[in-house]
Amino acid sequence: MADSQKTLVLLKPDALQRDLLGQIVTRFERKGMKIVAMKFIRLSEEMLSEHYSHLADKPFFDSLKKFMMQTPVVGMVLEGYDAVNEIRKIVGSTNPREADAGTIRADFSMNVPSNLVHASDSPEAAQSEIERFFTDAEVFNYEKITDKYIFGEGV
Ligand code: IDP
Ligand code: MG
Repeated sequence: MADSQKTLVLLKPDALQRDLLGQIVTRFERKGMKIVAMKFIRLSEEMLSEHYSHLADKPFFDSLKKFMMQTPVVGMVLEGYDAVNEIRKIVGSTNPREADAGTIRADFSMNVPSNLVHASDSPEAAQSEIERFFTDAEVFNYEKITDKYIFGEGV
């Protein structure tokens, strides 16, 4: 897995409420992305103010934070080639009605803020978001017997 990359995903309260956790995780698994961390997180207002600081001046900022605190979210760290871009591609555009068919947001949702998934939008964001939500000890390095087929090394 040389040159692989890690990215952060949050499964939002609408994914939990609508029983879509499994179907969403399956989409990442079937791509071959390796789940290297996964846990429930009860987001605080402070965490969300940091996480969504680029939206602080938007009129929907407070309601977005309330939405994200309705239930715990599922945090995941995924690893694979070009993981940041590939996961954003699988997740789809922010507005589910502008997202391409076949993406998670297009296939399962219709409006913001309830677009089911957060995914880091750059390698720099991925690193700081992973550090925001996970300790080093919660992110695991491990080998799978399918690695050589998925990552194409030494097949
Ligand atoms: P992203 O999640 O695709 O990276 P961002 O612009 O970072 O999109 O916005 C973060 C989240 O804020 C979105 O995923 C969505 O849940 C919510 N959001 C974005 N735009 C709006 C809006 O116009 N109204 C309400 N919520 C919004
Ligand atoms: Mg974003």
